[in-house]
Amino acid sequence: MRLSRFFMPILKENPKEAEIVSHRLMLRTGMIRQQSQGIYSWLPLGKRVLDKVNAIIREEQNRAGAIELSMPTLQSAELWQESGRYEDYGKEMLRIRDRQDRPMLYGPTNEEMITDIFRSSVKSYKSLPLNLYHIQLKFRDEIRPRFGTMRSREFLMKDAYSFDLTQADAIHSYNKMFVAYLRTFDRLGLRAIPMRADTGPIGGNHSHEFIILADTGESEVFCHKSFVDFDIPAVDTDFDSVEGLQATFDKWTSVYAATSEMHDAAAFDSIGEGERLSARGIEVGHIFYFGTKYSEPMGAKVQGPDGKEHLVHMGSYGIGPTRLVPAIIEASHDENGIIWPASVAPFDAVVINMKAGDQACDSTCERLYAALQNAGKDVLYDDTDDRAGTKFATADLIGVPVQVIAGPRAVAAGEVELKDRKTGARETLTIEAAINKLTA
Ligand code: P5A
Repeated sequence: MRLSRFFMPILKENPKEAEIVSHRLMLRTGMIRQQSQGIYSWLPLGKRVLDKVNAIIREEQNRAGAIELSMPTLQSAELWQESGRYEDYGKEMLRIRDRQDRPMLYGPTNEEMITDIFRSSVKSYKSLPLNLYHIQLKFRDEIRPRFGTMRSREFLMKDAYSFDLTQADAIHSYNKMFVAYLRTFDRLGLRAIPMRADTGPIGGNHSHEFIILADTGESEVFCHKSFVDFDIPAVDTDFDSVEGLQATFDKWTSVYAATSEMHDAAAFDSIGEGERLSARGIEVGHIFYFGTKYSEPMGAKVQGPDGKEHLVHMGSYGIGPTRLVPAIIEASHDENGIIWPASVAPFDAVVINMKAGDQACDSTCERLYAALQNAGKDVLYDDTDDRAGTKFATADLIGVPVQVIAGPRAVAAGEVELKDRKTGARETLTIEAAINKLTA
């Protein structure tokens, strides 16, 4: 992508309305734009990051055996009347009427709709276990939308729903998602801690929130320090191994971790002074097992091996991609801007032409740009005629992991400079060596 042809409306000043660093940086870099309270457009730079986050979530959901579908944002109120949640959900639910005056709503979550899909087509235990997910917009009319896309009214959610014959099977399905979440957040460059949590309007009594520790987090959390050293389940994890996944779950829940709603002060105080962590956190995921809470009122049953009808045991599993993007920024930035983990960076590298219009600089940059693109890299080429200082500041601000700097002096010697955004380390290489290094 040539910067001269890209759409990246960078703000010179810090936006006044932004209270936390991620919101400030997302506005300044032109990643997002507020359209109305708690409702955002994702501009091209932000969309690139969001798509990469979604791709990782998707890969890990698929690896764990979940199957993707797509459900609509608008739902009929009837389904929610069946489950009994239509009244319960209160003012957070945006209620709409269509031209026939039928009550509709903008879905805040999809337990009812997926249960309806399930009951209309699954009749036998032989189709189980089943886990269906989508990545779709949700709407919650939050009392206090704030911090940009961290807590917005319209937001993206990956929501998965599992169906099993028995409670024991459902716990295995729960553990699959638990492990998939550990892997997902790790690949996003985050250390997420699973914590016992309140289940709120979703229901059930077995639930974990995945929390990123951050000073700007909205939740107060309490946990043991040892989480930082726990191993992340490997890529070749056997998701069919009931014992294997249970062992991982047991390990990750063996030490104290709870959000303020579930906090047990006595248990926390029994942890040694130096081992305790009381901090603030950002909830980036939440998983639930709620048994037959929806299958019972909605009549979602299958025939079991005994020939009898059984209500299915269900769970649901949410991740907030549009919250994850600011959460990653909260965890990874410095005074000059964002520092993207390579896995979600909007571009793998930025080629900075320090003297656009200079023939040697131009041709070197074109060569680098073509070579990196041909190797399948996402490259931003700063071909604008801005001052070098402005270009460096922009490159730092938008946080692309590697900067390839082509200035007249180096280019005359057949060289370019590589700068690592995270460490600030610089090295001068021949153009050939730079291409080899970046495409290796
Ligand atoms: C689980 C999947 C659910 O809704 N039903 C389907 C269950 N859980 S949840 O905890 O309420 O939400 C799941 C995740 O969505 C993100 N999220 C938000 N992101 C941005 N703005 C919001 N207002 C918002 N509300 C929820 C969170 O990451 C949450 O963990």
